[in-house]
Amino acid sequence: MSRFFLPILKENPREAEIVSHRLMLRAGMIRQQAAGSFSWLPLGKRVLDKVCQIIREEQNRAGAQEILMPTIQSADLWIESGRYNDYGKEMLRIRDRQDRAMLYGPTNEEMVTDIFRAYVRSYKDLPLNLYHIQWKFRDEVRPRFGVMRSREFLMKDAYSFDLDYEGARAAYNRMFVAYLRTFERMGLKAIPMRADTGPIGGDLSHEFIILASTGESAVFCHKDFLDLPVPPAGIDFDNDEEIGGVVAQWTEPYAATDEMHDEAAWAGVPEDKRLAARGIEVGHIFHFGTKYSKPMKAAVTGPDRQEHFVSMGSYGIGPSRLAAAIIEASHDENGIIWPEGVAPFEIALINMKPGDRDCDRVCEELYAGMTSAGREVLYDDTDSRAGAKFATADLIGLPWQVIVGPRGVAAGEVEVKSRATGERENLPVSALAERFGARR
Ligand code: P5A
Repeated sequence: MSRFFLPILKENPREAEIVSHRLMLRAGMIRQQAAGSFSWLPLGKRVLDKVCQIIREEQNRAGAQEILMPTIQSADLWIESGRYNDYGKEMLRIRDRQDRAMLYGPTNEEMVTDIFRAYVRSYKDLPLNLYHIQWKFRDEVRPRFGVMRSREFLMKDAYSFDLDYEGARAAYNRMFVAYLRTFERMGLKAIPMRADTGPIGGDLSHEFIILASTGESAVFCHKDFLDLPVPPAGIDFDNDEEIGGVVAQWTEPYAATDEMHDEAAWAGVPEDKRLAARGIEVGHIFHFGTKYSKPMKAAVTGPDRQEHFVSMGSYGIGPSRLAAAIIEASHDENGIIWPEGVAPFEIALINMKPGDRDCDRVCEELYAGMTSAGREVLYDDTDSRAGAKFATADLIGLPWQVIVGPRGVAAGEVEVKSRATGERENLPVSALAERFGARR
């Protein structure tokens, strides 16, 4: 830690209205550069990378393939799809030195459709789902709450291509199930809700919402969602029926955002099962059929030898928003409580008396042992006061604190504290290798 760039703030930053924004600034995760634009500092960058890695693993598991498209796009494609004028002021429009109209991509439906039509000719090459994790820019009227609603933000956006509606629905369902798994691995309970399709278009969409009092949307759902099981890693994404069954189960109880709320259907939910709350949208999936493939002439030859405009969907997750949303869902008065899957490090190793030969030796041995076993350890070797060390460890919220002090070391023991439960336990130094040894 004496070498790690971790600019902790002692005071509560005044501009932060919600707890995640406050804690991200205080824990030195992000720095605001302009309205709605943020740098990610080392601690924040590690969380963002963890979030992206979980997303990537679940996208790949569901059969999507990673690519990377540019942030700056030519306006031509958007003129072709008809969205260049429709998109309005949220789109940042740019001119290059030849006075060509460009834009900083707010989303990539047009560009990926252009890639598709350049190469794919036959239904035999379907289904296809391509995704990337790339920065977006939307000139939001009211950027606020830090990275929760920013102007430049990271998005995972996937795009599916199928011969017909049935294939497109199966693709939609695979992403739906991948999202359930993704958010669960981040320690979140995300509820899929029927939602408005806005500027992306189409007639079917679900927002994935996590419940939080500071959420921007009012949401209404059946309490049964809180206990629905999320499918295991081994679920067969090639089995349309099985995947469809999971989606059916997760769309059966009532759930809707404000814009789609239906009072009559809501009245049908037993009163003690109604959950009216606020929520944060962490993902949004869309089916829009031929909305882009038709104007952009993206077609394949079907088994009937006829040309078919492909049926498409797009699927978004906001990793930068998620970093904040996870904090909204998991913190206490002392700071962040990272769920294991996304913690920037797993263990805070706290040396209570740097300079003391025995404390230093035990810490260095533990650090070497745990890191070589593949554990991510942040070693507090600084000479701050004990109180400040504990406050920092609680603020940055690593799941485990291993506390090494002179009295314990003399008895051959260290203290292990769980950040989430606050439970403390003294363990012999030798038992630590077992506790935080090599992962399976
Ligand atoms: C789906 C993928 C789309 O743009 N096109 C490609 C579709 N959907 S969306 O709902 O508009 O955005 C997808 C996710 O991006 C996050 N997000 C944001 N994060 C931070 N700041 C913002 N201003 C912002 N806007 C969108 C959300 O997680 C959203 O679900």
